[in-house]
Amino acid sequence: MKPDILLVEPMMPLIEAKLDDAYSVHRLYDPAQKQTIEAASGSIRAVVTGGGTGLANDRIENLPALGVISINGVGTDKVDLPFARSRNVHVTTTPGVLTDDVADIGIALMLGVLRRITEGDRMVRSGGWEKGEGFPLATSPKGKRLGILGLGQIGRALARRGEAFGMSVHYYNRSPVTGVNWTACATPLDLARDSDVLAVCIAASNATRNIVDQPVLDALGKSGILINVARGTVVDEDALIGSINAGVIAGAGLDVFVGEPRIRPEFATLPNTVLMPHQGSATVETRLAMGDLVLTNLAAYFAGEKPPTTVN
Ligand code: 8YV
Repeated sequence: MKPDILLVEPMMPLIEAKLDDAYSVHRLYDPAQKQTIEAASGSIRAVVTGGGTGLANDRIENLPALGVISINGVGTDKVDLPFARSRNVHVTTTPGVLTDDVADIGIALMLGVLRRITEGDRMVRSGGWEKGEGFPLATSPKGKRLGILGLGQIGRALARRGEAFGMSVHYYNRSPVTGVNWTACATPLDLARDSDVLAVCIAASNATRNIVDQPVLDALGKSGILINVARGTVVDEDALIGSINAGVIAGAGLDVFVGEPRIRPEFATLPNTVLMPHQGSATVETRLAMGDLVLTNLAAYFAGEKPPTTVN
């Protein structure tokens, strides 16, 4: 008999087909399956979920046979790792395979803001160009300072891309970093002072909640822009919205938000801001690679082996 697993959110059809081949998949996102899921909860041995979605502790408690939570992503902020460990539940992620695409989104957001891409798009579509409406000069990344907040794999990939655009790279990392020749800053505040573009790549946790706060935004200054490809919770959104509206910073490019997808309505009217619906890893190529890594972790677990990218 195929083992029962719970799929919290949809994956690519090809990946779901592979899951269906190997497992009896209960789909939490399908309202029609609510009752069958309740009936199967005693035998569900694995959960597959998204990084931004995770799995609540009460759900973990209601799955007595659970042995592995396989996150289709790298963020572990929505899974209580100590709680999972206390119940002998493995938590796995998909490191490495999404690094380049997330860094690309960071660059796309940066250029989108600096070069006013969405404003230009709106002006062309609305006929403003034909009517001779003026378009303001943009800002070049060349020669500017790129500050990387969180120099993990994604931060490094973004730093390398920044260098290719002629930017100098500064970074802040919570633990010391060796083997890079970018300029280290002692605090997030120092980094913001030394940045024209501050790119947030730091993992979300209690320790990094609101790490980008009002003093950091004040230090970034009126020509600075903020890029966030990490999690909404690492930025104080009240401070960010207030700072953009008041011209404390020049603008922002954001892929992630607190409470997404129900984000604060103020974002919709923010000037000089490019918003994306959490698409950092969302390419066909990367989602296939992530899905395959989820499958590899599950296969290892069900073969009685340690899943290769377990984090706890
Ligand atoms: C995904 C993510 O969008 O890696 C993460 O932690 O948030 C993203 O890559 C998400 O996991 C897919 O559901």
